[in-house]
Amino acid sequence: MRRAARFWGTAGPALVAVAAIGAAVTVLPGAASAAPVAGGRVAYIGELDGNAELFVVEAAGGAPVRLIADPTSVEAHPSFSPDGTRVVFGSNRAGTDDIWVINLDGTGLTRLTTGDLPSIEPSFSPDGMRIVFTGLKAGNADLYVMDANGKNRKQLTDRSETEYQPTWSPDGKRIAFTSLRDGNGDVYVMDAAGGRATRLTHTLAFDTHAAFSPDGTRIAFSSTISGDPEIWVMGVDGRTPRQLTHDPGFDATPSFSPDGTRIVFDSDRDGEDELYVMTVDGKRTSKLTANDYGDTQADWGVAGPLTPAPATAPEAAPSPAPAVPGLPAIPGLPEVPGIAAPCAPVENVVRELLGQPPIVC
Ligand SMILES: [Ca+2]
Ligand SMILES: [Ca+2]
Ligand SMILES: [Ca+2]
Ligand SMILES: [Ca+2]
Repeated sequence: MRRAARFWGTAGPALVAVAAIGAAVTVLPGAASAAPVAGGRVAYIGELDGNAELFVVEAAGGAPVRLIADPTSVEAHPSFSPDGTRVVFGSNRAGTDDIWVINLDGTGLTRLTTGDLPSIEPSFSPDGMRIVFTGLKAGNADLYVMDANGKNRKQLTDRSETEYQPTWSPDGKRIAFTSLRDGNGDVYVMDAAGGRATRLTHTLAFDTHAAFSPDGTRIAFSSTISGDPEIWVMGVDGRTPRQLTHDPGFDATPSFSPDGTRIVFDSDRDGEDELYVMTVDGKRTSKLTANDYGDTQADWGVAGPLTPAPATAPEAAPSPAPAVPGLPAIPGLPEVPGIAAPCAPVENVVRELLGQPPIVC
């Protein structure tokens, strides 16, 4: 069914109206809370109707757009392409855990993996040429990389422990990830080609959800260092960790804004999982989503054109035009994998470590 859809609500200079597109995208009422001020768009997973779906919303606030509306499938872990025109994500809509990609205008839905290796948590490389992701071979999570078209898959880690939540550094040279190899969740970084990894966190707590700042100098992460899950930030060498959130809620899945001034994350501090945006010093926080269903796994990308260039054109180098005047354009795109997909084995590993009951599929 063709339906007219107005994208991105009614606020901000990045507004684009798209009429009569082919995909069944759905626009929902926006958050009623004060809008955060920052450019770009946020992709996330919303559990409208009790079912995980892929949404995108202007970071400045407005009406969320549902890019995937499939009650039979679980969508998870969205990650923007560097030019902001596409979102790669995990979905079991074909019956197996696979990596999919879709254009922001709702067209071009494409399956990138073929089901031979359950694949979750994709993240675009900063040049848009590759995708790093978590593969589950016989239930053991390791990191893999493939070309952006799904070809040339290569395994980056091969350990019996859980390696997951990979994300690229803005210069494309390193990959940060979470591993349980030292007995509890910690953030590690390794060369993008694989090889020896350096441990960045050294706590008995669960340290997870690494996300590089756009300038590559800091890593935001979630940690239970202080008790319950909070958002922290540290240098890329693991030094000077600093707690940004102080709330009894479950605060997780940070992602920097493209201009590096803010961090989006999810929290159940108000009872329901919602997305929040805070300044990078943690001093000011506002709500990005406000509804009666769970919103998690945010990734903050630049506001690119809704319709990508033809496939024959090379992926454009990141050259974001900030949606808010005065915010400097920055190279690269911070990308962060979200909380593991519901029903994925990794999610229950995480929940066990956090003392939470497992999700039963
Ligand atoms: Ca779904
Ligand atoms: Ca492993
Ligand atoms: Ca730890
Ligand atoms: Ca908390």
